[in-house]
Amino acid sequence: MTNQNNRTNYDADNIQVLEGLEAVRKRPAMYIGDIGSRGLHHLVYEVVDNSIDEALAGYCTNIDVTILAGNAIRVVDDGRGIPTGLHSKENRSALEVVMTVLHAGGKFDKDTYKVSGGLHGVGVSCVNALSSDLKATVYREGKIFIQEYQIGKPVYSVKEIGTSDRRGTEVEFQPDATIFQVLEFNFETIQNRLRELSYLNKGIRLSLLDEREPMEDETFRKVEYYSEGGLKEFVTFIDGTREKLIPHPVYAESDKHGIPVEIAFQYNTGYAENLHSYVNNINTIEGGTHVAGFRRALTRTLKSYAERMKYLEKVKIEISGDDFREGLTGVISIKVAEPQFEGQTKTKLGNNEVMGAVDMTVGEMLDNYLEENPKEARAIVDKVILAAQARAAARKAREMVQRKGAMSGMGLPGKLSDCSKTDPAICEIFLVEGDSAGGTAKQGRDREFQAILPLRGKILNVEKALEHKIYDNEEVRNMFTAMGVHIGTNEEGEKELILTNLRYHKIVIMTDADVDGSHIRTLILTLFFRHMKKLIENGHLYIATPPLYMVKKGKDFRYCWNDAGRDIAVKELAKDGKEDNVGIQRYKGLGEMNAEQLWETTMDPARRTLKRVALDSAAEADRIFSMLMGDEVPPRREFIEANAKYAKIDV
Ligand code: 0RA
Repeated sequence: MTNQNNRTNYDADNIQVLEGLEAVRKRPAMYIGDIGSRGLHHLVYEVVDNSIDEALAGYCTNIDVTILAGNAIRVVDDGRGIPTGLHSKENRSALEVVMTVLHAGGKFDKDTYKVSGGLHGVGVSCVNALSSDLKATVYREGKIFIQEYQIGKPVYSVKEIGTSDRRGTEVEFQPDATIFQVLEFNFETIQNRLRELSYLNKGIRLSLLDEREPMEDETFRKVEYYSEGGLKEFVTFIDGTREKLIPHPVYAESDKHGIPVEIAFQYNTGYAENLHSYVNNINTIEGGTHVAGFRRALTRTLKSYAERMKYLEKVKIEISGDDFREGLTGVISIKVAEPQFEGQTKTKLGNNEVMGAVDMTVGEMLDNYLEENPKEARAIVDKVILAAQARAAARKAREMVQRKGAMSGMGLPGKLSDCSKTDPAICEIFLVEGDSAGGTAKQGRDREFQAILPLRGKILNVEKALEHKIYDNEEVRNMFTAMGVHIGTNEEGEKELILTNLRYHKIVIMTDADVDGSHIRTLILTLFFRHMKKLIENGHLYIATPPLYMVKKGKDFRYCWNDAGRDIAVKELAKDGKEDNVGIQRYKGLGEMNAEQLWETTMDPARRTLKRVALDSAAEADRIFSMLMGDEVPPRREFIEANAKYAKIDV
């Protein structure tokens, strides 16, 4: 559990001092990404990351997170406790320096380098700057020390307030309401991150308690995560509802190159590649050198094994890298002292030295595995050969789509009612369930910048379909051509979604607010997640939120989006107290609204609410989609029942 970066015994003087916190309050988004829900949750991760570091250094095993009443957060760990002694250069307590000086966490000090750290790696002082109130409590050397802060400024000097045999650090903070647009924490969002962290850092116990509101049985909602097996268990968890091709994940762990590498992968009988990668606990959604090292070793090792065993002699078509990863679910996690993040979202690892470390680890491990497990090895090779055959068929189907597109004039589907403007940055496309709602939307829209594509009937379940079937499907083809995206090949010869001709920067899924509607929405989301993930990652995908009710009295009326809103509207409209004069219309489908109503509630940018589809955790989304769209019914029912109360499926 100790890492090579932790050679020095850390003391108060090691903590370097760089710049002030005003900058953070002035430009919060520069430090935490944004000031919406994502940035708000980032605060929690930042504090937890500090405790994870302490755990990775080998001094902490328990981390407890509590969402407190009023949406404050408390994080408690049982590490050594942040040093409280005098920081000689700064002439104040080290605790105060850590909490009030940007980058003072020790991160910029090479000898005491921090392995973990959020995407922005900003440190706990940032959280302090963005909190109206924060309290740090340190249990250390038999004593208890505290200090409180307001908008990052100490209210008093660090003081000793008693004795205790406990050890550790406790940070409690209230995010600043004048900074954040969203102040409510989402249990599942934090839960998913803690679960992920427990798999990525085996042996640490993490818990989450929600003290905001008791559940029906009067207890507080609580989850606890602990993983003994690390990534092996992570892969099994993600792939839980898929049919396995081999009984257990293939697993490797190494540290011989000075870079801790942990890898697990499983093959299932499906077609998707689900490779999740992490660097210092950060999800590298754009991949990078660690992923490249893995792919290279996987292809090389499997190929040479198959050739050695003469399994490929009768196979006519060429096998490509993609074929080795069909039906593969895997997680790669590495830790590197000075990660270089590149790419559009700064989530692509650039460090070259990592490639060889991962390649060697995977190569050696897989060689052994194949020699020791000939039955499994054969099953994998057979699957690769099938994948190569299917890929040839899929490529034909893809080329067909592109040719068909090219032949029909502009290439746009006949069912598309396009907008008149052509600047993608201001244009929107609504994917609307059903021809009749499509008609209403067409009348209700602003035709200058809003396009409508009606989708007929049930969308293909891409989770269960072979790839070429996907391109055979007319609705799917229409979506690709209307949006102006296609699947091409990148420099590395891999499939990639090409967005250069994207015609709309907002793609809005608009379905009925009933069970069928949410099913169709899930099918469309699955298609995007599996085949157009970049559109989600780049923030182009949205969900429309049509109202559930119209409450009406005489000429006076209100639209309502939930039951609570409906009840309030009824009270307001029944000023005389006679609530049964008041009429309630429950909109079961978009078709029940006329064009004007649809415009003013759901489509008008000035009045509508669009939910942007975001990927908090690709691994969790992967698991949920395979479960929701797969064959097994019980886990799906369980999920729907468990989530019914918490209302929404957040992906
Ligand atoms: C610097 C030095 C030492 C511990 C920590 C920081 C530390 C920071 C956090 C933040 C959350 N939990 C934490 N636990 C520990 C170690 C000093 C020593 O005892 O040698």
